[in-house]
Amino acid sequence: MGGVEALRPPTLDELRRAASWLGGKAGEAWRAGNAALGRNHLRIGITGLSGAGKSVFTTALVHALHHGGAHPGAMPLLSGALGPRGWTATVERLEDLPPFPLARHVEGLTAEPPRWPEPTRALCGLRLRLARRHRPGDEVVLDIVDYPGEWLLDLELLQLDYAAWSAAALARLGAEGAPCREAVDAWLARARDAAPDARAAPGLVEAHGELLAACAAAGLRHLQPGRLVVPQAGAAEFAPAPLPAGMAGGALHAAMAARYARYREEVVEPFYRAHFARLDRQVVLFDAIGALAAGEAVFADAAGALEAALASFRYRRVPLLDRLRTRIDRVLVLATKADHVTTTQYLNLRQLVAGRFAGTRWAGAIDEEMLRFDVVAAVRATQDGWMRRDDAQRAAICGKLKHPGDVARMLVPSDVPPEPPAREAWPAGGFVYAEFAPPDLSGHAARPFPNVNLDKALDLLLGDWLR
Ligand SMILES: Nc1nc2c(ncn2[C@@H]2O[C@H](COP(=O)(O)OP(=O)(O)OP(=O)(O)O)[C@@H](O)[C@H]2O)c(=O)[nH]1
Ligand SMILES: [Mg+2]
Repeated sequence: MGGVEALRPPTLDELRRAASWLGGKAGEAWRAGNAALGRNHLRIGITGLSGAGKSVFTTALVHALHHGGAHPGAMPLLSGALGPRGWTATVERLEDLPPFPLARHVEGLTAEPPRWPEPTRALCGLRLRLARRHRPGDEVVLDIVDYPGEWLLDLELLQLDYAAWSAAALARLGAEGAPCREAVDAWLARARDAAPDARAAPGLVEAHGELLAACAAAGLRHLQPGRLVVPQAGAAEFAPAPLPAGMAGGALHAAMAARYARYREEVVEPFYRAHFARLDRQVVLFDAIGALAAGEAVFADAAGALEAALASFRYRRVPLLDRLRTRIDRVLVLATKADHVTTTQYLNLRQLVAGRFAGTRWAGAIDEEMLRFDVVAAVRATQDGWMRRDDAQRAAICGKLKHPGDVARMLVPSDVPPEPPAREAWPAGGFVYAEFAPPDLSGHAARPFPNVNLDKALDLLLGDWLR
């Protein structure tokens, strides 16, 4: 593989590092060089499992780039890049994708009362054209693609044969403490009764889709096939369902294995070729707080899903995936909704997510330069405060609850553990976090939303291009 590696084109990060000897003018020269090569163009993927915060993050990020120039205080780390000598942004349509509904989301968030975006289930995107003020021709084009993390998880299927995938998928669904175990047993019993008739496959797959929906509603996230969880037109027709090893050799098992092969070839691979393989950078959003609140089994499952998603970026070490080689040179993993905890907990939250990944068998396979972790609240819905509790002053947060709507509360959320607690250390009452309604953003139609670390996230993602 070494020879092939040597021939691959340099990544954007490598080009940037190579240009650093140009000194103070490096950024400009680097961009000019890239533009001459037609490389002033970056495609950025924003993904995360359902509810991770993709729509809110994408909206807030684009809105901040769009309006940050007039309000440099709102994005302090990037006040130079967005200020009078910095960039202006224009939003355009992306030709090859349905449009990201930016205007609708901004309208909802800035309405009175404000609304979070409605759940989205499809691939969409937009183009941001950044032009340097007073420097005609110095331009960067950002294509931003928002896609379901559930589809990213399907990349795992390309590394496993049907039997190995079935065993892993069924082990997760039936893991100790996992919700829906009875439903899983019922589904397996139905599959065993149906054997050996291959004609039972479509009905079983449909029932498996219903089972996955119940598991998703109970909080599980590492669910496959991803297109049964977040549908893609035409994919359910040959999606597979996992079967136990004991059924191998029968006609039903063979029919499912054939569906599995077709699903990989006709759904998973084309998606990666058409979208994933064209990404230069990737943001992975992870609702670690929501997963902690849902309990030990759900947290373990969600963290496993994140690990599987990140494993798709270590493409250089996976010969099987080599034909799907991507050019992603930077992956930014963000724990979202940081405003659900007090500022005192941000360090722990970052460590929880970064540490969970550092402990995996993939960790050594990803270049440190490539992978970055942080915490973010794209829209800050709470304020910091103090509360007296158990005869002590405790850091607290204040905001309007999401359920029941419109009730303002001051509360002390659970401390965030710096690493996943061992089973016996998991708190008896669990981790308790509230969800919040958006704050009043009626004055923010043309100014960045209040946030936590959005400027830092943008800097980690694009600082080399923007400075
Ligand atoms: N307080 C707070 N809540 C947030 C933030 N971002 C997301 N949320 C909450 O998370 C929910 C889901 O956010 P979305 O941005 O819709 O998540 P998504 O990943 O696009 O979800 P799907 O479209 O369903 O896949 C929102 O309705 C909010 O309740 C944030 O920055 N702060
Ligand atoms: Mg969405």
